[in-house]
Amino acid sequence: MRLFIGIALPATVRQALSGAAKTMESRMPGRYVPMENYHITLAFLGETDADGLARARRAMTCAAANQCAVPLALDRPGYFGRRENAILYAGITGWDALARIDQLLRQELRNVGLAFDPKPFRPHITLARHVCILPDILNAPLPPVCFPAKGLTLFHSTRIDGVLTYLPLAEAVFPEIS
Ligand code: 2AM
Repeated sequence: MRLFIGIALPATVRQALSGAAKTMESRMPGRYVPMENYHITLAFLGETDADGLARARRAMTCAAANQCAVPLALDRPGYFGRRENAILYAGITGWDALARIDQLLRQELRNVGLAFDPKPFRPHITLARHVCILPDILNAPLPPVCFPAKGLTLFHSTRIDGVLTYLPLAEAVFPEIS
């Protein structure tokens, strides 16, 4: 099964983003991500068997231990790739602590012998693919929504009735230590 570890987003954040994405879609058509699938990816594991799933859960639990919730906020839209055929994303502010957790997570994944996509962590929420970016969109801030990353979620990327779905399989909550 295809797995990745990331941050699940509260419904309020997904709704605010979906509203902003609809406005952008009217000017920049493309393959927009349904709001149920919005998330922040930390580590993409790819095809993994049942043993790998158990190891991923162990790594997640170790990385989440001794962490506090990370306060995040939506920033501006941005894009990856070529402007004419881009991945449109929502930027995030306040992610320094999340980057440190991602480093820990990747180390724990190495410790349990699990491979993952080695691309550096670039915190973002993918909104759409195959978009031709209009430059003025990049200057328009997203809704000023703040939210805490409260833990790590292991997602199963699968198709249900043909629909791409990211099913949460397990969660490792950051204990609120002071
Ligand atoms: P994203 O986080 O930029 O949207 C499931 O495929 C999720 O894992 C997608 O949301 C995707 O990108 C993220 N991901 C990260 N690295 C990936 C890779 N090498 N292949 C596929 N998806 C990847």
